[in-house]
Amino acid sequence: TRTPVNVTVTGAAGQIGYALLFRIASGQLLGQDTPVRLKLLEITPALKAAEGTAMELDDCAFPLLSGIDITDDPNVAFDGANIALLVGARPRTKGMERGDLLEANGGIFKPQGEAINAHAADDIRVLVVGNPANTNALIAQSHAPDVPAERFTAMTRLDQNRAYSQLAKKLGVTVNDIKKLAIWGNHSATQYPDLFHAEVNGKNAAEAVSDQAWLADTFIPTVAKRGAAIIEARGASSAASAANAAIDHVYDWVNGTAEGDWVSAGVVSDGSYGVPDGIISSFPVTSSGGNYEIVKGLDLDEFSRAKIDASVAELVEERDAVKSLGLI
Ligand code: NAX
Repeated sequence: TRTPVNVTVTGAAGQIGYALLFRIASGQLLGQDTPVRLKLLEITPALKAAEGTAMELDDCAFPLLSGIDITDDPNVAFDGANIALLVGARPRTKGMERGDLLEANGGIFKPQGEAINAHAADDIRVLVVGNPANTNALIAQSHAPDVPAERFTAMTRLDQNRAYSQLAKKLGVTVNDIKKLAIWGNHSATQYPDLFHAEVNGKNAAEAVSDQAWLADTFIPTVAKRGAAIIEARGASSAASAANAAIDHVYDWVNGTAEGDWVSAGVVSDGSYGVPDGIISSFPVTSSGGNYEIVKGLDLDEFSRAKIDASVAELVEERDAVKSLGLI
């Protein structure tokens, strides 16, 4: 039998945690022949709730689950971690300025980055889900100088999955008929879901839609504002779909993406497409051998260029704000 892979999940007692942990333990994150050890990080007042979730995990008798550790100490939670899902974050509360939000999250992601740097396994791969995801990932990454920067990623896979289902509905096809539909930029309302490089049954998706008004005024805002629509309908934010996207992101990272297709992830920019070096922005990416790589050489028309530039400008502002707060 294989040695268990250590998977650390922060915010384990939250609603995404509740949807995520059972799927990891059942083998959906890493595959049916990989045992996992879960390492749950929570703040002290939520430890009891995390223990309750761990009791339910025990009660599933998952054959692949080799153990569960629960702690409020990042140094313990990231010890030997091979995969880290950083889900816990400080949400924006009423009246909170952006600076306060970034500062509060700096207080979470800086020590977590330091703990990853000091204690994680050499092959550590980090996915940040907690918002603002791209900038939280940047904060953690900048405090882990001994870990290759490309091991820190931010989640835009939920946005991608939302885009797939909106496009499939519009065209009366299934998601299986769609390929190469990626999100560019920030996981925020400025994100850009790109139909100009996407394919529907081998045809260009923007041409298949042939309705520029729908693309610009319905599709893009529906995808970008889907999170708010879920809150409005459900009375709580996306949880199962967010957990599902986290599973997709890590599974593809470790196992590779399909030949002739790509996915979306927030990854450290190498300056491609004019996105400033070092910021964590979403791109179309492929994975093989356990590395996400930015798809190069795509032509961007004026419309796409403007949308990407606007979202990247927001990421640059967030980077400058956390820099001036001394968080990176
Ligand atoms: P919940 O509030 O249900 O759970 C968050 C959990 O994190 C809580 O149990 C809290 O105690 C814990 N926590 C807070 N600070 C912590 C710390 N320093 N260390 C460890 N745990 C800590 O939120 P949930 O609905 O689970 O959402 C979690 C995060 O995901 C939020 O930031 C949310 O905005 C973000 N999302 C990101 C998405 C994405 O696509 N990137 C989509 C879904 C979601 O909105």
